[in-house]
Amino acid sequence: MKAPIRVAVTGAAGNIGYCLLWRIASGDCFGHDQPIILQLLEITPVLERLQGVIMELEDSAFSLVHDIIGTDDANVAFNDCDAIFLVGSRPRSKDMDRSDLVAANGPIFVGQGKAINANAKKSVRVITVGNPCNTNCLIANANAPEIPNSGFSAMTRLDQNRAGGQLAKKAGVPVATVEDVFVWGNHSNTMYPDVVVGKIGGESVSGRFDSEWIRGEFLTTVATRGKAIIVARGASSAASAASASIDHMRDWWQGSSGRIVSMAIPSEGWYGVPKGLIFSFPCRVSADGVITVVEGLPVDAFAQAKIDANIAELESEKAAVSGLL
Ligand code: NAX
Repeated sequence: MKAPIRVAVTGAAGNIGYCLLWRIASGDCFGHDQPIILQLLEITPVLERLQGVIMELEDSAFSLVHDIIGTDDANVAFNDCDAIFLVGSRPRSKDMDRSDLVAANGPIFVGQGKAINANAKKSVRVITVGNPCNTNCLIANANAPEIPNSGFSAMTRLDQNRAGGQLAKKAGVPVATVEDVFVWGNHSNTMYPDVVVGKIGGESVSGRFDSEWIRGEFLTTVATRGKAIIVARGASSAASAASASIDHMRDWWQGSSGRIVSMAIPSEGWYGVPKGLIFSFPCRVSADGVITVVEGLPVDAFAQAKIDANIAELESEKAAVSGLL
């Protein structure tokens, strides 16, 4: 049997945490032969609720779970960690705009970045889900100088999955037949779902649907899907966000099997994106977890304008948190 790995989840008693922990514990993320130790972080006032979640995890009797630690101390939660899901943060309420969210959540990721730096394995893989996730990831990355940049990422997989879902629905086929559709940029409604190399059942997406629909209704539906969920459900996406974060970390851990997947990672200057910005690119992941940006894809004027808008938005979020970097 493999040695257990240590997996931390922050905001573990929240809505996403409640869906995510069961998928991790069942083996959906790290493999059905990989034992795990769960290290769960919450803020002090929520520790009792976290205890309830831990009791339910115990009652689920997962054979892969070797231990569960619940704590309000990030140093304990990130101790010797192999993988970290940074989910905990303050969700956006109706009266908050994006800059309020950046200001409210930025400081959390300074402390957590430092705690990752001091306690996690140097090989740790971090996914940032808590919003604004690209900029929160930037802050955590900047505050963890001893962890390689390649260990940090933010989640745009939910946007990719939303795009795949819309294409499948329009074509009347199962979503599994949609491949290589990916997202550029920021996890915000500025993000750009690109179908340039996307296929449905092996046929190119752009050959199947006209560009008016792809650039119009499709783009708008994907970009505003988070808001539509809040309106319909009265709460923000939770199960779909947890599922997307499993997809992201599973592909990072086990490889993307040649498929193109969206991951927001520290730019090395690919496609003209300034170095260091946490930007979603088309990526492939090898079976041993090395992320490679797929370079040389065609970028037309429409796509370039969208990429530029994402760079501008992320540069402005970065400027707003410059004191935390
Ligand atoms: P909840 O409010 O249900 O849960 C958040 C949990 O985080 C709470 O239990 C809270 O006590 C905890 N928390 C707050 N500050 C913390 C800290 N400093 N350390 C540890 N825990 C802390 O929100 P939930 O619906 O679970 O959403 C979590 C985050 O995911 C939010 O920021 C949300 O905006 C973001 N999302 C990101 C998505 C993405 O695609 N990247 C999509 C879904 C979601 O909107």
